[in-house]
Amino acid sequence: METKDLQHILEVASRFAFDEPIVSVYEIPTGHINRTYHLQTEAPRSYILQKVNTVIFKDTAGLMNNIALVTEHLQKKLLAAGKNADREALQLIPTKQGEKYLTVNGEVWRLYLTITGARTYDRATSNEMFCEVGRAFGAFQRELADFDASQLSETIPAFHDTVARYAYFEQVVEADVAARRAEVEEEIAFFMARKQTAGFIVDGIADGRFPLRVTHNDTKLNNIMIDDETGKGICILDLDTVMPGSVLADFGDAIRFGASTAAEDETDLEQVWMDVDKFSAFAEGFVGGLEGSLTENEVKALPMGAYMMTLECGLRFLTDYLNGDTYFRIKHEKHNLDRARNQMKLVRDMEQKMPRMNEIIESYL
Ligand code: GN1
Ligand code: MG
Repeated sequence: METKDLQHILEVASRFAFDEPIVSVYEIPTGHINRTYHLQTEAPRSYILQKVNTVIFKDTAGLMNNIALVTEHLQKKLLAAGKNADREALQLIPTKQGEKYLTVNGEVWRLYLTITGARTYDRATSNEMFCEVGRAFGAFQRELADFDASQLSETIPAFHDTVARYAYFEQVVEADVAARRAEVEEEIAFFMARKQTAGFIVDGIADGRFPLRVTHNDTKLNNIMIDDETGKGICILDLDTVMPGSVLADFGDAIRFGASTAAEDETDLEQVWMDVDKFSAFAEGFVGGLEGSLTENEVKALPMGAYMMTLECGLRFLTDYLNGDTYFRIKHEKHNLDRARNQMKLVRDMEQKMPRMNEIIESYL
């Protein structure tokens, strides 16, 4: 980290309501959107400082209000259940002025208390671990079932509206601003051939088959802290996209990322497929965590939820590649194209495995 960046981070940190001197700072590079820093203090406490991507999150007041409301709701429930609210829900540290977040020169920063004795994983090290992740995401949904969704701002409109994602994709292909279209005609054709399924989730919400719930919408494995001792998922992170949506998106996105045998940007596609045992383990935890609150239509549609979220994410990566990489943070020139091809491989694999996934899910009906 450059000295001037470090100085800026320390200056930002000094505006939040804590006094322990900071002894070290490092960047946590995993997220594709915000920038995240770990601040270690002299005390055993450490903090997570995040710079919010204000190009993507335009209504930061609405966003931060959502996070404050959701974390307060979760903390109340944990306390009522006699649990450790500091470890099992995120806790925002206000600024010295008592604000939920800090605005400096147009930058938006927020601070959380670090959860100790737990960590995130980019890959599940066992099926049991992934089952516990499923249980935690299911439980998160259940805890939010009585949360008044009308209080929430829609932080990114039409976030998992795959039909809208397709419409935008077609515009981007047409505009071809980065002059990359000719290079990816095959990938474009792949997605266009699957356009007819785009309405699977949104149409089901519109016609009432899939109830609107308060959902997380970004259930990547690395968005959950896993307890070092018990191996259980204890705290859900990255609440930026908590909004009304379908449970299928939460189930599906978790499978897309966590049941893959490889990283999201693995370029050796022979290493990439969906692990049926991981799918099965997650489903067991997730359905269990929801304690019978899923409807029959939802349970039946879980495999399609996984398929839809993988298709949508691949489409988003390709859209961003065609746009000249304006959305997801990239580490090299073709990073978004690599990610898109990786998701395409998963989509093809899921098409083949759909009967097996449906069989697994049948036992929950
Ligand atoms: C982004 O912020 P992060 O890295 O957890 C994205 C998700 C994508 C994911 C793909 C706000 O998640 O929707 O599924 O990348 N978040 C946003 O890895 O767009
Ligand atoms: Mg994240």
